[in-house]
Formats: sequence, C-alpha cells, structure tokens
Amino acid sequence: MSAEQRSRLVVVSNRVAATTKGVRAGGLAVALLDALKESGGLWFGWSGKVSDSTRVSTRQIERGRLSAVTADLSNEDYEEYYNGFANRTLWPLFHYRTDLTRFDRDDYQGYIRVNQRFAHALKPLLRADDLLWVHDYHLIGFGEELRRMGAQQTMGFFLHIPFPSPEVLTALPVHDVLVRALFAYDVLGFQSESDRRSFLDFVATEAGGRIDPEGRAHAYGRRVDTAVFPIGIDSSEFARYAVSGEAKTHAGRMARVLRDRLGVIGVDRLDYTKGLPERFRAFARFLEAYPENRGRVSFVQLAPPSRADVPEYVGIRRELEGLAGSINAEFSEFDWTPLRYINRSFSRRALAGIFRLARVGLVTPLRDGMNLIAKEFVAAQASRDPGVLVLSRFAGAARQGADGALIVNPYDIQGVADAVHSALGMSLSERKERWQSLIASVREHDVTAWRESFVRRLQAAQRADRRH
Ligand code: ADQ
Repeated sequence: MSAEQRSRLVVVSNRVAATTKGVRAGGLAVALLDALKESGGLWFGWSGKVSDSTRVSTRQIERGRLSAVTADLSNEDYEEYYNGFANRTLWPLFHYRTDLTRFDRDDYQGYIRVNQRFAHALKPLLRADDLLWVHDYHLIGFGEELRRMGAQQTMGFFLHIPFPSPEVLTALPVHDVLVRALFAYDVLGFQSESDRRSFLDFVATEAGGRIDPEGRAHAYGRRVDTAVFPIGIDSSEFARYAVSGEAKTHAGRMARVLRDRLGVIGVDRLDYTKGLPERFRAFARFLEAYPENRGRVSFVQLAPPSRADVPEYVGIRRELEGLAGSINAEFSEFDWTPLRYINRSFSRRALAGIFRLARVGLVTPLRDGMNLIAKEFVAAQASRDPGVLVLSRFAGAARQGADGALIVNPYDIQGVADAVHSALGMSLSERKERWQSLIASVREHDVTAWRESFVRRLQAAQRADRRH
C-alpha cells in the first residue's frame, strides 16, 4: 500500500461529477474525477439540483471505489451562494474584473450559510484520520465552519482560480474575514507562484502577519502552509482519446468543412474571463492584415454556455453573437465561412479529435488560474505534424514550461493577429521542436503529479500535527 493510501481522501467541491460520462464542461470536475478514480475515497458537494430537500444522499461510483455524497441547494441558496457571492462577487474579483464585481450582504450571508450547512452535513461522515481536500472559491469558509464544529482532521484548500493582488482583493468589504477563514486549513495550494505571492503579500501588508522561511504564513494567531501545485490533465488518456473512433468521426466532419483549409481552434466555457471578444477581433484583424489567408483559413470556436442565470453571461453571449455575425458578414464568400461559432458542449473524445486536426490552438484568456484546454490541445497533437499553441501570458499555463507556445497579450489585438499569422506559416521542424518541449511539460505536470504532490503535503501536515 502506498503512503498515499494510508488515510482516506475526502474531497469537497461545489459540484460532484458522478461519472466520467456525466462530466460537463469545466476543468475542476474533469481533473478531480481523474484524480479520485485512482485514489478512491469520498467526494462531497452540491448535487446540482435545486430543491427544498435537506437530505444528503450517498452513491457508490467508479465501481464502488468512490462514495459520492451530495446535498441539494434551496432556491435561495442557489441565488445567494452560487449565482450571487461565488459567481458575481468572487469570480469576477479574483479575475481582476472589479468592474463586474457586485457585493451584496444577503448574498454573502447565503454563502456563509451554505458553507455552514455543507460542513454540518459532512461532519458526521468523517473519520478521525481522514485527509480533507477542499476545492475552490465556493468553499473558502468550509474549513473554518468544520473547525468550529470541533473537526481536528488535517485539511487542505486548493484555489483553482487566480488569487488577486491585495489592491484588488481589498475592494471586497469582507476581504479580511475571507482570508482569515483560509487560516483554518493546514495547507493552501495555488496554481502558480504569482497567486501564492499575492496571498502572502496580503498576509504581510493587510493582515499584519509574517511569512517564515518555509513559506508558511502566520497571522490571526494561526499558521498555514502554502505551496504551488500546477494542475494538469491525464495526458496519455487524452492522447488516446485523440485517436479514438469518436475523435476521428469529429475530425472527419471538421475536415469536410475545412476542405484543404487550415483550421484555427478555440474551445472555452462561455465566460468573460476567456477573452473571446478580443479573440474574435484578433481573427478579424488577421484577415484584414494578411488578406492572402482569406478563403485559406477557418476559425472554429466552441463555447458552451455556462452560468446562464448570471446576467453578465447573458451579455457576453449577445456580444459574441453580434461579433461572429459581423465578421462572417464582412469576410464570407459563397464557398468560405471564416468563423464557425458553436454554443455547445462536445465529448472529450470529440474535442481531442478536433484539436488534433487544427493547425493552431488559440487559448487567450484575460486571466485564468491554469487553463486545461492549453494542455489538452498539446496532448492531442500528432507528433509527426503538430499544431501550434498560441497562449495568453495571463493563463497559469503560460508560467509553466510553455516556452514552446507563442505567448501573447490578449489585449493586443494586432499582436494576437500576428501570432496567428506566424503560427500558420511555421515550418514543420519548428512546430515539432516547440511541441516536443510543450508535451514534455504537459506529461511531467499531469493530473496524477498534481494530486500526489498535494496529498503528500497534506500527509506531511498530518504527521507534523501528530508530533505536537
Ligand atoms: P475552467 O474555467 O472551467 O476551470 P479550463 O481549465 O479551461 O477552465 O477547463 C475547461 C474544461 O472544460 C476542459 O477540460 C475542457 O475540455 C472542458 N470544455 C471546455 N469547453 C468544452 C466544450 N465545448 N465541450 C466539452 N468540454 C469542454 C477552472 C479554472 C481554470 C483551471 C481549472 C482547473 O478557471 O483556470 O485550469 O479550473 O483547475
């Protein structure tokens, strides 16, 4: 038995993805299911249903290796906790969109209430030596609520999205309470060093705390260990997907549409952080600046709607429809549609096939914790004829062995247009060289490495705790 299996792993996240089949677009669900499939354990979170039931239901999934324990949200919880404080306050703020950040005390109370209710629901199911791993901005207060109920287990928290700089975070009226709650955990994990640094900056400048040489933060009379755990994908599985029958069917469909043209692909949840309007404009600029590519290159953007009940998401959807329409109206020919914009979700195998066929992958978020699409695009490529990744400097993925990508500033429309042009003109040998360097990093920092390094850190915290 490996050291990792000594204590049961209990994962807590907003959503629990019941099966691989049921996984919706969303990096967190995909990554956690991949991780838990291997280790087994308990996964607790929201069922995805809105009802007045306060019942907690348990199902065995992944051939009994995993217990999925879920609770419903009431309509009020859903509005205040999920749509409200999580997705209209924390999400925009942590992605530096103070212009879209709305603060409402009722939403905040709802957020606290759901964190408390979830903690109450999980507490009786815990064993003394469980290792708890809590995920993301929905559940910042969860650990503190469990501690208030007397939980002694070792607990870690991983933030999937960026941690903003103190100047931005302090715009939130309850910033201090929120950061203080993070000190209920034993380990705090971030996607990149810059996120960790922002947290430590807050501790030092706003919370009057100190950082010790081991990177632990001391404040509010408590101590928390901090480290960087860049999330990854199951790269060999994704590479296998790319040559599956389903992948080939989708690649074939795309090839028929492209005919002999080169394909540029973008795949994102429809979210204002992903830089989609800027990307559409950059593609239009590319067609203007390099007109020889008209009729020669097509851009396919897949963007399934998400958080459709949040007004800002309705706005971005409309904006993109308008932009796609005007770009196509301006540049289309009878036998060529420059931009195909598709608002639906695809299976992971289909995505892999589409990525493999594309010559360029455009991943240009304005801010992103990591961005798994960047890694999936790389994993899906054929080594003998790989596509080129154009990657935003503001994605966590750009801070991690991404020298092989063309790094762009997504706000620089001309710069992105130029990068698309360079990518399309790149020689096969340069494409291969760049891809080799990217795939090496994607393989090294895969989802297993991510989980193992986090769990090891939790185990170390558990051992240190037992010694005291
Ligand atoms: P997300 O913001 O959801 O995740 P991302 O990392 O890109 O972003 O993950 C998206 C996932 O959804 C990918 O696995 C992708 O395959 C899937 N997906 C996207 N569009 C799809 C479509 N049209 N059809 C099917 N599947 C689709 C958050 C953070 C990220 C961080 C992850 C994981 O915002 O920065 O990388 O968590 O930590």
